[in-house]
Amino acid sequence: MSETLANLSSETRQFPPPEQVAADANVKAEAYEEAAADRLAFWATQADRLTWAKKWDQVLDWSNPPFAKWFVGGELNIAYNCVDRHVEAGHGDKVAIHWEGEPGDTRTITYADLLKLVSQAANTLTGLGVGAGDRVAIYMPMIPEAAVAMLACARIGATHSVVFGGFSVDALSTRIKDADAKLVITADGGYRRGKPSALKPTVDEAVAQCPSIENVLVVRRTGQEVAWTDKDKWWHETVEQAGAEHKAQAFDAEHPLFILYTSGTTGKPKGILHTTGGYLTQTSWTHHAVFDLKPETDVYWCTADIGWVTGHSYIVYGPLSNGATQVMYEGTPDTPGRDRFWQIVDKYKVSILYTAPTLIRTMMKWGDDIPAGYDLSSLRILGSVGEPINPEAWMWYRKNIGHDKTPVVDTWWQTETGGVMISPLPGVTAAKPGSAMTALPGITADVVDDQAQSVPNGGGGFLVLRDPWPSMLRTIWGDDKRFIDTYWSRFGAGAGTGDDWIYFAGDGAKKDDDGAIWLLGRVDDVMLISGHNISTTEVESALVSHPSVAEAAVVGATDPTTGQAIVAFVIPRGNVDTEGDAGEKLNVDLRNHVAKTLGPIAKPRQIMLVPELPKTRSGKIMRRLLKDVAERRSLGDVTTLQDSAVMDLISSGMKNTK
Ligand code: 6R9
Repeated sequence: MSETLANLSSETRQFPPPEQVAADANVKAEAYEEAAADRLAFWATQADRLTWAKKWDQVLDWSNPPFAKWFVGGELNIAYNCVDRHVEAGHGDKVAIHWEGEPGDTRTITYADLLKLVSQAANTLTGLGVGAGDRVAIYMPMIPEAAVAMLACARIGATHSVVFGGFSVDALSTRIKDADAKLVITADGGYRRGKPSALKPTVDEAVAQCPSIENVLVVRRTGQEVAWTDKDKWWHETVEQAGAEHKAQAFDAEHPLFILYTSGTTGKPKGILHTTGGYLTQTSWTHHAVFDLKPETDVYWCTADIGWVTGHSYIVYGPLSNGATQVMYEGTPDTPGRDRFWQIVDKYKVSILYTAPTLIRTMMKWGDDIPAGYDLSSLRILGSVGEPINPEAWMWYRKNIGHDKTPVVDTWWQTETGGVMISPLPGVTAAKPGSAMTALPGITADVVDDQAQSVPNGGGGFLVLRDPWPSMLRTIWGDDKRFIDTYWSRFGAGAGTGDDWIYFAGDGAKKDDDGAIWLLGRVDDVMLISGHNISTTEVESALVSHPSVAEAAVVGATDPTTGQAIVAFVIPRGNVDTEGDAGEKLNVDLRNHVAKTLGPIAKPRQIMLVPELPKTRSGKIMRRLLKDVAERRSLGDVTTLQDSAVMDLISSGMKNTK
């Protein structure tokens, strides 16, 4: 990218914290000053929120960058911190998980129940020959056993690798092989869209190609028929019969906790490696700070799948280390009806909700009257993660879900960062709709130009992180070179252009006049129109600000005159007429609306009205596939797509346009 991103849009709305939230906040403005005065002392204080078997000798060892060691010499057990210590403190009867199955069955799991289950699972794993340092693949639906399996691995020092329950045989076997896993934990299936969806056949096929797998542990969830091999063991015949006593042993702060694969845009998936002490310190503290969790009174709900890093850090490790009571939901948001989420919030009196922009925009499309039918007054903090949230989606979320009173925290982070990095603090920050605002205390984020120079306020460029942070990835599993090449060779010491090691996040960003950070999407997605870099996010936000639009995805397609031209794929809101002339008129209106909002340079060459957009299972729009459609190529790799039928719909629509 030769020049910095064009800074097109401007946003002036701002929402300070409600007085009561500010007064009672877990973390106040002083935290920024403390961390700025002594960053490592700040993180040491946060590490002290955990229970350590042996205290560390050194907070950070950065003598061999970019390979960091945090809390050197310290020892702790993650499962002990997430479970046992709450029971020992007298909170055994407290609900850890209100689980809601898609068909409507429910389970209530207290911290004492969780301790029993995790201990039994730990004993079973040990009995199956799994020990510290071994790798375990977890391929599960959203049932409590998924969290139990992760915690049992952590308890005995085995490294888990959770693979999305929707991924193919190929995706699963590649990940098993890369990590050389010994055991797979799975289920017969899970419920999705009102019916059982099988998992075991995929595991059977994958395991047949993976000789490293010695055993397969299978939870019975749906009761559907399964084929059985001599490696298979039922969970209820092993774990549920195992001894409930298990003494957690402490592990080194840098002991590997998990590997989680991110697809990346090209090449084979990267196994992001996270370790123990720093990871739990940051996920635990950020959960306490960003969601202002009051463990005695709050009911927290993160709608992510545990196959996504959000599920690791903000369903399992962050909330449980803080002794939270949380909701876990198995299924899809439209089963049996489009009101399912609001029914769950109402039923459990959820007070903190953490979800993704894609879901918020879907709810916008379905209409305001659906959430209006429920009592959502228990909600006090709303969170967003996964993609830039368009200002209009942010406003809709605050108004229709938060009744214009709840702070909205837009949290920027990545699988690689392990925990939240850039976000408002709900009791401190006057948030702007669409901005993740500023780096959290203890984190150093910046926006730089292509010479690694910090851009002034008002400028745009690349998002970077300048100092190591506790929950940073330690490497790419088995590939230190790729770790350095991908994240550390763009700027600074790793690129041979300075003394400091600078982490390249791969996202475009801008700083507004107050220094707040606006994320503009992946750098690979930035468009080059007549020599100007234009972000997909800004054009999408302009489209979503039109009353007829629910969702939009924008790509740059090769164009003979302008180099690239903007092609937009738009999902209209539910009540909008798009037949015949009305559709043509909407098309013209939308193109003019973008030109008026952002300037003529950003006017789309073409707009396609579509019923759906291609998304990953974590809700990110796969612009790469839309670009294939816009440039009329055959589609690239679709294995991480949530619903592949969507692409047929979109491609057939495209053929009918001039
Ligand atoms: C947690 C997670 C990471 C990428 C990241 C960025 C995008 C996530 C965002 C956001 C703008 C936010 N992203 N949160 N963009 N605003 N609040 O999503 O991890 O799946 O690894 O994706 O997601 O592009 O680089 P992961």
